[in-house]
Amino acid sequence: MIVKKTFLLIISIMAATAIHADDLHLNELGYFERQGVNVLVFSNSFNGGFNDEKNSGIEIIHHGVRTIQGGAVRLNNTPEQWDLVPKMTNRTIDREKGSIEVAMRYDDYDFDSRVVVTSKGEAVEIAVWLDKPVPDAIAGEAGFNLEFLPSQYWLKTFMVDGRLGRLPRYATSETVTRPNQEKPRQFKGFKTYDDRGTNRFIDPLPIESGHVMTLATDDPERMVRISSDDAELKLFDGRMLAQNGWFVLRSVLPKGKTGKVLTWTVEPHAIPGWIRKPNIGFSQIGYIPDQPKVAVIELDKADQPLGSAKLMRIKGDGTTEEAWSGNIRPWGTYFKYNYVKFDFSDVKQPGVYYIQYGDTRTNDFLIDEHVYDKITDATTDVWVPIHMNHMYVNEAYRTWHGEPFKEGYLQAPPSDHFDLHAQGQTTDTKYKPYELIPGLNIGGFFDAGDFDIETGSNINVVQNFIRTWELFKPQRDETFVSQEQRYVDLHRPDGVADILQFIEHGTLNLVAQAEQIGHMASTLSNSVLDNYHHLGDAASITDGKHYDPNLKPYEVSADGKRSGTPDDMWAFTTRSPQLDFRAATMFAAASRALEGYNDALAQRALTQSKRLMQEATDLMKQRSEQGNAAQDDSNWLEGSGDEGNSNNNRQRRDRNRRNRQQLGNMATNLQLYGATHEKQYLDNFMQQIWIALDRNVANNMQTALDAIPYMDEAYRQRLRPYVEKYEAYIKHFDEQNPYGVPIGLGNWAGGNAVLNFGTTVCFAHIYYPDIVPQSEVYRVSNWLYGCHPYHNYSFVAVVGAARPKAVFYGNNRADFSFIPGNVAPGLLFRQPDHFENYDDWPFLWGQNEGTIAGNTQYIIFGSAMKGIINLKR
Ligand SMILES: [Ca+2]
Ligand SMILES: [Ca+2]
Ligand SMILES: [Ca+2]
Repeated sequence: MIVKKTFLLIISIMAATAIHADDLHLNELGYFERQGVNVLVFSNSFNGGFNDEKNSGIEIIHHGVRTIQGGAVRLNNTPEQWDLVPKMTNRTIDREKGSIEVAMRYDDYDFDSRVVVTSKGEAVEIAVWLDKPVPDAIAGEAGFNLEFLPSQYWLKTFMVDGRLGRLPRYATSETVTRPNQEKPRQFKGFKTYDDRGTNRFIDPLPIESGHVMTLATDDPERMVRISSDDAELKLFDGRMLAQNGWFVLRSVLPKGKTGKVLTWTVEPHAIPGWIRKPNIGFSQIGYIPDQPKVAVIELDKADQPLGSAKLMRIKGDGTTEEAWSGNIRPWGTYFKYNYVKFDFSDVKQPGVYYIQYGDTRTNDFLIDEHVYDKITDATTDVWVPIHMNHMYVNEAYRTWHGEPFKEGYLQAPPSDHFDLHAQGQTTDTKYKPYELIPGLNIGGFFDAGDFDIETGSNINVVQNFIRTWELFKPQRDETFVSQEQRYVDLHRPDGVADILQFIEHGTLNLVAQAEQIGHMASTLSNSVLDNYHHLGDAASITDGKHYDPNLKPYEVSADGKRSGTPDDMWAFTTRSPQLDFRAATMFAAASRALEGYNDALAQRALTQSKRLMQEATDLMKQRSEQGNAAQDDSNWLEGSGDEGNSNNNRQRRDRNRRNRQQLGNMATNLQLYGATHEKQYLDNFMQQIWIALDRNVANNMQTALDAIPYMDEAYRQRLRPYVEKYEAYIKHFDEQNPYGVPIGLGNWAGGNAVLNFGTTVCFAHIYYPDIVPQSEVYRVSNWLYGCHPYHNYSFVAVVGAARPKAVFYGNNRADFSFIPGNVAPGLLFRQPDHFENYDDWPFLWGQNEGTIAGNTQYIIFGSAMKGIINLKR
């Protein structure tokens, strides 16, 4: 266990070196540390793609919470997500001097700088060095910035050169406007703002400025003192420009100077003797009486584990009694914390309970037969219908959104894009750039926290609904859906199973793409960045009027139908035969699922399935003969979501593509057999599955299990030894981490991988209960509902949980709210040793965004869990 060794190493180094106990010292993992304070210097660096992710540069983890980040030379007072970020070109750790030096560069301006961070007792000195003066184009704009998390600093007091103030709960400071030509370039030349024809951008003015600033003088956990003799410190509120902005402390770099041009001293206060409170992980929905019940307790490495813990019962009259007392079992160190476990499986009596560990008492939870009964209801009844595009969605007194994109979609011109798409040199359609493609504004689901239709994801979504329908036949009807009225009403039954209406809604858009375009679009998305980051009613993203370039911007035609505002959405239509092939597979399954409910749509889906299947096969053959089959990696590969950094995305896509080229036809063949019952597909599948399983049991078990309903006893028997191997794979996670599930360390947290794992474990148990016992299926539900690092809140905004997360990155994130039924990606890993899931700050997509593909996968997982538990009952 590598992490455990690292921990021992740190201890021995600390013992060997004579450092003052209260001083910040450079530890073995390459950051400055004292109890309660970690100062990270580019352990996480900026990257392209989504640019400023509020996850990079100099970061401070203050009493366990990453409250400060973004320390770097930046070109704006309050950088936004698509403002340029510096590229780190070098990072050197000098252990003798106790310093970390980082070189950074802005290619766009041929501008290099170095930042040197050195420990000075309980503080760090941050110095900026220049070998050449700041280029004229950005002189007066380039400065050193450090950003403070608003939700941890708002309402706190501060002091500047002896003057007092309080940091504002809401952005209400002041701004000026300046000519656009003075604004440093944004990512790829896109613009985050609509200047309403003024040719001027908004620039925030500082809240305060001075030479000595102490933030959060009233909160010892957050107090930080920053001083500079040679530069003026200015405090800005980044929320003036963007709801996801942070408080920014900044000093502009002097013009015409080289050498050490700026020096700050930053001293984060550490509470003497502070030890992080234990995080007691348990399932917030509770437990059924028979299931294993093990709390995982996350402890500060300076904390001394207790010998035992108690389970307390809250009785019907409100009094409490001890239900169980048991020993604490050590697990060991995992990254920065120490873990112990408390097993109270012996408690089976239904009731209301809480865990008492020393002074720490958890909130209460249920032990009851019915705790899993409602785990998918919020997702199917609320989250999914709210994400239905091209519909008006109402819930009781509330409108979630009006009917979006009434003007339809224009043919995208050859172009780059801010959401990782691109339109190639040709449109591959009969439409001219900017021409209206009729009939696309129907059906489909919003991608995630944004409002585009990712075709690959939407194909997955329809497949997930079909799978749910065919496996579990849920008749639940809580949603009124009228395609004729383009109206959805939550909690109003209309006599049709909701899941059929969801299959129909997804199919309507995808069939329209195939019919109108001739093949699948990679995406239907925003044409301008200034409405891509839209927060609010989806119906107001565009003006609902057709764009007419003959009108002036913001001008409306006399009949009110056209406008000169170029806000219409675009269809990105570069042809991908692989995507068409996936769509064809899905259409075949959809036509079967819709038969008897919407026969006309079923027939259209079947027609498109046959046509696309033939054309895609021919096209792939033709392209592979031309030897450029590998060129196409556009958007046909689904992932855990479209977000994340572009390098990770690209690597993931390359990896996925290789996997699919080797094995991918296997799952497709199975789907095709399921949809058509043509034997050739089954034969193909059988030729591939055993080779795939021999190569990698973990990655291919789900597909192997998916085949079981179509297979004979011989197949089941032949699969047995692989399921035994898979059970060993499940068990090996007990050694990997204290939570016993696969934990992802990527730029988008690992929620989807955990869900996929949980789903496979469920099906392995359903088909092979003697090999994979029921006790295994709770690993992922425990994790999702609260047994995980950082905090113990449920990652699912779910019915039945005592303490679900309070904020998610939904399209209502500006309200610090959630859409019920959402599933968060979960624990975001920050190098080198920090897991994080903010529950007071929704704006980091890698932790808090739910995707339509991920949340429909959750419906399958939740349905499988309910099926397993109900079967037993
Ligand atoms: Ca998207
Ligand atoms: Ca219904
Ligand atoms: Ca428009």
